[in-house]
Amino acid sequence: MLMQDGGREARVPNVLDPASVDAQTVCPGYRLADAVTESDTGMIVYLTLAGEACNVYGTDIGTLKLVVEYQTAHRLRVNISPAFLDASNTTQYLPPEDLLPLPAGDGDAEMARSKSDMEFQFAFGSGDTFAFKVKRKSTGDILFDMTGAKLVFENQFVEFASKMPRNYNLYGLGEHIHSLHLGNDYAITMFNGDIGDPIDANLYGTHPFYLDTRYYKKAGEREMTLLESDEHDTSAEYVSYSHGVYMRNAHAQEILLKETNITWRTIGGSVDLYFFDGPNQADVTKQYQEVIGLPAMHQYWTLGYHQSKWGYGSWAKLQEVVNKMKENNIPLETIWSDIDYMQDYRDFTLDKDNFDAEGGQAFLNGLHRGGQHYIPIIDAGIYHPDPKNASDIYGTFDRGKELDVFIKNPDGSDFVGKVWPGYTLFTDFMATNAQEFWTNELDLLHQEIPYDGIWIDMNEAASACNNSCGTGIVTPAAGARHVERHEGHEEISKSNDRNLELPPYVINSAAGEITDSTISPNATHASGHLEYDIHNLYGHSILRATYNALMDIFPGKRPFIIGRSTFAGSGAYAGHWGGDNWAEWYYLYASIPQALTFSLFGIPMFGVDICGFGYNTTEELCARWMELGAFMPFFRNHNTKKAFGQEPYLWPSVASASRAALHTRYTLLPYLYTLMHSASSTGSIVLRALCWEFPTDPSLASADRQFLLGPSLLVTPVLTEGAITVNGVFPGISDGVLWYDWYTGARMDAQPGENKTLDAPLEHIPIHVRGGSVLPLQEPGYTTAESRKNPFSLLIALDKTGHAEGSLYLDDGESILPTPSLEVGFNVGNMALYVRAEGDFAGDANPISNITIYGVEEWQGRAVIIAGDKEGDMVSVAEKTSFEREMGVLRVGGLEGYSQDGAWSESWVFMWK
Ligand code: MIG
Repeated sequence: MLMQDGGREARVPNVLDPASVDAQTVCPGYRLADAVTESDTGMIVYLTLAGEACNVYGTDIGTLKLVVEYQTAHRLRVNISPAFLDASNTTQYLPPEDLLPLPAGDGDAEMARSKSDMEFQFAFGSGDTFAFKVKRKSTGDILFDMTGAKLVFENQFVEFASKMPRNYNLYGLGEHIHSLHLGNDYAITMFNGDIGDPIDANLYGTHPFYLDTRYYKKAGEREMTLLESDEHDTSAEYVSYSHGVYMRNAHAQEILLKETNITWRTIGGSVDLYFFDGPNQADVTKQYQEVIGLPAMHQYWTLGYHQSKWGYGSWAKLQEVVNKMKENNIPLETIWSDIDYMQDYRDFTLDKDNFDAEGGQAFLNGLHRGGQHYIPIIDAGIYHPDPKNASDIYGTFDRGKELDVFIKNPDGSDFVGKVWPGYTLFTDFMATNAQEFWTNELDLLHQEIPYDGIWIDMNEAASACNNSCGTGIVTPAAGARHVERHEGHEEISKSNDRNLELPPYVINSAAGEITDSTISPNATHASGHLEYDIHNLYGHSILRATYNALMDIFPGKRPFIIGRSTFAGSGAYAGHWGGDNWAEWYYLYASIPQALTFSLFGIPMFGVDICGFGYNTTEELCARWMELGAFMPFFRNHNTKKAFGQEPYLWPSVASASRAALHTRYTLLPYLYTLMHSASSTGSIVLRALCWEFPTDPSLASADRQFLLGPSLLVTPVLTEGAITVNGVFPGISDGVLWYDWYTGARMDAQPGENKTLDAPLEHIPIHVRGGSVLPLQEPGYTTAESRKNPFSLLIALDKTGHAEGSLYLDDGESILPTPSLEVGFNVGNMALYVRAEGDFAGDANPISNITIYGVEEWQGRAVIIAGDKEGDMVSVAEKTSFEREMGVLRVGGLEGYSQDGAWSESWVFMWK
């Protein structure tokens, strides 16, 4: 069966073609070629083909080098690459180290511990051909086992597989729209493309990483058995162990999840696996981020509400939206410009009629005076002027040519694609002068319109034609060969005998072949890399360059970038939005697994287009979406030009739902900022799946209609049309965890595993606070800057023993770290709260206005603050309190007077009796 695509016959993807050859049946596998060379930290051995080459989807590599490295106490690396690498083939097998730094171990000294002490044990399989296993010492479980599957290593196809237990629990492997739990009948394709959020298909980014969680049923003191079914009972006791696997390979790739096996296939590069031993999700994620890098710390204001729309066609329109948000008292932090602001869609230009620089400066001055912000879009494609039109002048193009920064065809001519402005070139971020070029262009734009952050779009990179379609039209044809090439696929370009345009193994890309809708695989980078080998890194490279540019343009300030195409590690430079979703209820749900998956990928600054990008939204959907979006770190409403506006003030119910949700979000800003800081400094995550926070409950393994914001807040959004109630579970109840309604303080009365029905009228999103938490809060203002001038407050939710704890991180909200900061610890026990502040940040000297305690059993009418360490400062604040016996809520107000120098200027104690 052949599919038609643009007049050309597209091939059937291998995973959809029952007739495709299974490499496992025809390939010989490998065997050890010599004796293993062991060292303290690992081993090296050469592998050789175990039989006649199969050349099934490329040319078999005869000799491979296997390197096993115990890199840290918790990380094992298994690298298999061709034994003979030289200048002619290194770029094809190894990813560019400059873009994807090679993770180093923590040094031989540290590794003096013996390999046999490691939680991971590497072993060879026992079959006829080479295979390896990774065993977890503490459970005796084999976590990765190639036995029975052959290694296939060709120049255009690599395949390996591991056995898996039944009903395994995998998470990650993106980017895709899919449930959180990956299931065992699913083929995942990773090839960055500009495709409007299809379900279960490749999307904008590539993250070759999975988290594998295994549950065990405890039986007696020491015994436990692996759970291989999804049956579990609430009376049994379980534990779980999680590990992670990262494949450092940037090629187009597919992962086939089958019933008891996972198969990994790439169309090039090497096997470079990193195993992280956990043993829980939080550990795995931290260990993974030691390899890919911690996420960037964003400015405080970026946590405010963002409004965008493709089609805000003038400064006047932007001003109107800003005004209407204000008139309707819906907090607006940042207004965005889509490609409308550019002259003829050319990057770094301004539409002379509707977005003139002077008008822009007036608009931005006013905006900034109000403490608000502005972010414009930048596309990856750089317009190529028409050489036949002498008046078609574009400075960015001229400067880029001068600095020689554009991606080229194999013969040295410019690679010319097509995007919004017409024929376009693409900046080659591997070129020596690319950073200089990019920084300068962003700087020039900033001089004209002082923006506050950058939105990077189309960085897969998207191109609307195949091949270098403008070659010979906008640029002189370098030779007949090229003129021929851009007309079709007849001539196949070859490199090292590779078929770059039609690799023999056909991935199942939603965009078609790998030549479709993007830069051609044979396009050549200054570093010698072919696009074929680093396509999935293009988005990452532009995000990094943009980050570096903003570091220069805003000296000392944290760059804010939201990017569409990402790779493992992009979180160090940018946040991400989920791309072109649709205004449908399914995508409201999908935003939860999308966001949770990006937690695992080290990109906490994530959100989707609230109310939906494509199609017209509805009042009800938009209200529900504003409510849910308020609990994700990146909170932006955006939609397409063709659809109706969906600003929250357009419908009364959406306006009031938004006001309510925004009120909660802004109240929580100190908590959210603290979480973001912890993510960027320690690799902890912000949005959390229930199964990650409650790892001993296998019934939560697939839960993705609820989530936690940090450790303390459980969000149970309505995800279905017409519903005014929503079902949710309350995890941890069997272990004594208490949950309180965020709004009232009422304690949730639920049984372990019970699916509770909660009231959720249209303007209400159920939020519950976990007992044992102290949440730092602040009275909301219209902007985050105003909020930061308001008094703080604390919400204490007691656990069943009357304890609680929490923390607060504060700094100036904008300077690159390290910068003066304040860390406040909160500890509650025996009806006393101990506040301990440490640090050198003196700003935010706001008082504390009130303390609310959920879960108070009884109260005899006394509440005192002991300021500083002086007992003499004991003051009774009992007059300003109220106690609701039924709810168990104690509210103590009017505390401003006791903290005039700032709530955190000294340590203090608060007691109630
Ligand atoms: O071809 O700039 O995902 O957010 O509004 C579409 C216009 C290009 C895709 C982005 C979307 C943006 C749109 N862009």
